[in-house]
Amino acid sequence: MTTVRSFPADFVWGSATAAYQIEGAASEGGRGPSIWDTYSHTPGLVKNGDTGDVADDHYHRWPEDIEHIRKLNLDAYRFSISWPRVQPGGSGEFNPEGIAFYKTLVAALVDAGIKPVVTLYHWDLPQELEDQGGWANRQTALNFAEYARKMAEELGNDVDVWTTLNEPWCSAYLGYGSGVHAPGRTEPVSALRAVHHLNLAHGLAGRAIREVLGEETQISITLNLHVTRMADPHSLQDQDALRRIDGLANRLFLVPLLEGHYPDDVLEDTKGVTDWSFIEDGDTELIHIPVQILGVNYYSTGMVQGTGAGDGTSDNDGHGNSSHSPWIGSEDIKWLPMPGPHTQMGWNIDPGGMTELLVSLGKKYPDQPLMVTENGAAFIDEVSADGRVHDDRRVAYLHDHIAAVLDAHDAGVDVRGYFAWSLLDNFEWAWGYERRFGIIRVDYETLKRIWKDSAFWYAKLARTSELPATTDIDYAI
Ligand code: IFM
Repeated sequence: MTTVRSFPADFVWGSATAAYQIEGAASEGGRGPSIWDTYSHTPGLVKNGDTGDVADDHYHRWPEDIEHIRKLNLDAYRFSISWPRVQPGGSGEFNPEGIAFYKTLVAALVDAGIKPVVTLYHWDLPQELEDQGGWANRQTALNFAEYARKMAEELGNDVDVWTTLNEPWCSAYLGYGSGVHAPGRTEPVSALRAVHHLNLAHGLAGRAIREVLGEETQISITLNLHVTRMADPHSLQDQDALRRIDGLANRLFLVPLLEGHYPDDVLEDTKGVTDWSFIEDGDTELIHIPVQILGVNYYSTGMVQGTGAGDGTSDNDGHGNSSHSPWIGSEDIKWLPMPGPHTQMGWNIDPGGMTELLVSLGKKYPDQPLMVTENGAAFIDEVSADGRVHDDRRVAYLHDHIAAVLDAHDAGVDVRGYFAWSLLDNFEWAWGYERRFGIIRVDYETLKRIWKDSAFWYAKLARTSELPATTDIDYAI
């Protein structure tokens, strides 16, 4: 007899999206241009020339989308606010129509009994701020705090969790290092400046929100932490490669955010690139605020080898090819291909990495509650003759990763929720619409939504908090 594995009754089940990936209506309702509008409209940068102009048309179809979330039995919905929709230039005047859109959305979620988990920045920087230097410019962090304050004033306590930033690793290193994300710059120093200004933006924004809504307000930040292994754990070169990658990928965020200082070894490793003099007195104190929830995004693992020479190949981020490395100053580190199976992104499927990551965080920061704020997979989906999308591989991926979260929970890690990425197929950045992560399919011709088998499977899990078998697809919701 197989035993059913259960989650605690208060475990939060959710799904996540981001504004530029789903909203569309890029020039409606007073929205200003973002760096992703500019990037996606630059020929050759996004697969098939796709843009977020229409995306899933969520801006107009949100009532239907909320209804899907409700039918999925989800406790929470994680979405992002488009900064240029509410403040077109990123400073100065706010746009009442944009603010009204999010107020209505939040109110409708609350009415439907769904907790709004808001992300304030999921990569769509107002273009005007980029024109003034973007995240390489300290002023962007100050502007971000003003935008956060305004959102707190407008949306108030209806928001359950305020997530300041999504995956600042991507914003800094892919946006300013390898250039495979907007704004497409390939400037190592700017990438490291961006890391610091994003950390600062988090601290300043969290403080501003708490000033408006009180100390108890739940503040969060979501990091895409990297689980990296060594080619040869006995090799000193590989051990050092791992230390340095862990420094750039994880500790440059975790240590200032949760411990209030920058890791000395990483500052030392990167001194050939910058002396970090842009860190001003008092910055690390500003960055270090209590976060009620640390958001963790997990998809796959990687493996490094120290080569001792400058011949490393660093494009293991799955976000496209660039001759520039996101791994600043690590040209002597080689990323090895990971054994399969792989998703359509080329990312290896390794649920054990999820447990490993959560357990290691639980050990290092035992008092820090965690939430898996993204996890999911892109596969080539097809609509079958019966009109359904039998996405068995996605069901298996979700099943195995959610079981891995439960393993961490059972090992004593304080992990409080799981959000499937993504609610809907959407604009997958440099990959355009070619890569489908949704548990709900979007037909990009008609914009019709169709539940995939993974949605039916996930709805049962969210309803029962018991992990269904992968074959347990109940269409009678
Ligand atoms: O689609 C992205 C999301 O915007 C951020 N995290 C990773 C997802 C899949 O690549």
